[in-house]
Amino acid sequence: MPVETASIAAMYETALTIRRFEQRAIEQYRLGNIRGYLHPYLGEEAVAVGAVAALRPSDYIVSTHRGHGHAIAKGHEPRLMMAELLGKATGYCRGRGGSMHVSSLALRNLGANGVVAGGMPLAVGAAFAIHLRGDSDVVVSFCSDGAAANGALHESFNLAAIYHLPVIFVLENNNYAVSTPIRDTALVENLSERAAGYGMPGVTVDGNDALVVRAAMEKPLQRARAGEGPTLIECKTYRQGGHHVNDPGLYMPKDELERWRARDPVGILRQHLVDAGVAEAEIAQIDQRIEVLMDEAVQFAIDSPEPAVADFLAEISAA
Ligand SMILES: Cc1ncc(C[n+]2csc(CCOP(=O)(O)OP(=O)(O)O)c2C)c(N)n1
Ligand SMILES: [Mg+2]
Repeated sequence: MPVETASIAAMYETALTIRRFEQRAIEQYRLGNIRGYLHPYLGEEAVAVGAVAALRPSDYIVSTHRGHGHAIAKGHEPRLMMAELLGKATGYCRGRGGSMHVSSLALRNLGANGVVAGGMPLAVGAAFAIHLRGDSDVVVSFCSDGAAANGALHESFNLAAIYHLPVIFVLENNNYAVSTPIRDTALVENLSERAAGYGMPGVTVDGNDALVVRAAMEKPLQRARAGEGPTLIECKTYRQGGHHVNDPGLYMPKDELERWRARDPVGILRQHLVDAGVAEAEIAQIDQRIEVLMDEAVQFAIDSPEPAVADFLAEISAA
């Protein structure tokens, strides 16, 4: 397989892994095995997959409350993710984090975050550390359109810009902040227009095509690694479902949802593979591999022990 085809195949595999992981997580939620909230990334897979495909393993990401896809794209194992969602001791954060607080320093995921725009100042801080150390790593800070109306985003954009920090702000414009459509909270057509106000480049791209997202990362990465500062990439995409697992999303017009489903990010990647000459049978092998991986992930999570009560205090250090 040519290098580029292999790379598309890997992206398809990651996107489908995210899709199936979310579907299995929703099942586990309905069975009562996951407590708290769960915000599926269904329909937005191409953003995480495309953005992370352009990175080096040593680059960082900072995620959001809708963060499973970012983590899987950054190399997190589905079984350790599922265990975390079920609050098990074998999870990435030993069950302390759950769905909204998955992180792994080893994989350079500085964490999902329950606070809208809350990860952005952390991303800027990490980028400042990289800058002080003189490294060439980059931080990708994910956020969505709701964060675009949050003050922390303004401070983060401005600090990153004036210090020329190596951050790429990837704004997943999925059209909604809970039930509020973006047209009610922004009068600009493209949120990337706002980048000009901070003296940084801003672009808007098709967030449902992972190859487009990956290509959009190229210049911003060069710029960031060269010490020239941040970039805002707005990826237009769509949340294929309600805000969280218990939200039926009745406020989302059916024809709008259907329009976006017709441009499904996993389907688009699959089509890229077909166009590159990959046989259906070969694609089916990837699909089957993922089913096995998901069965194993769910079983591993279910079979894993709960955190021991005796261990809780061990992770609280005395001031
Ligand atoms: C600072 C803050 N304000 C409000 C909330 C409640 N809240 C949780 S998710 C959400 C909407 C976020 O929308 P967006 O940033 O577009 O992210 P998306 O859910 O679309 O991924 C809100 C208002 C919160 N978690 N944090
Ligand atoms: Mg949103």
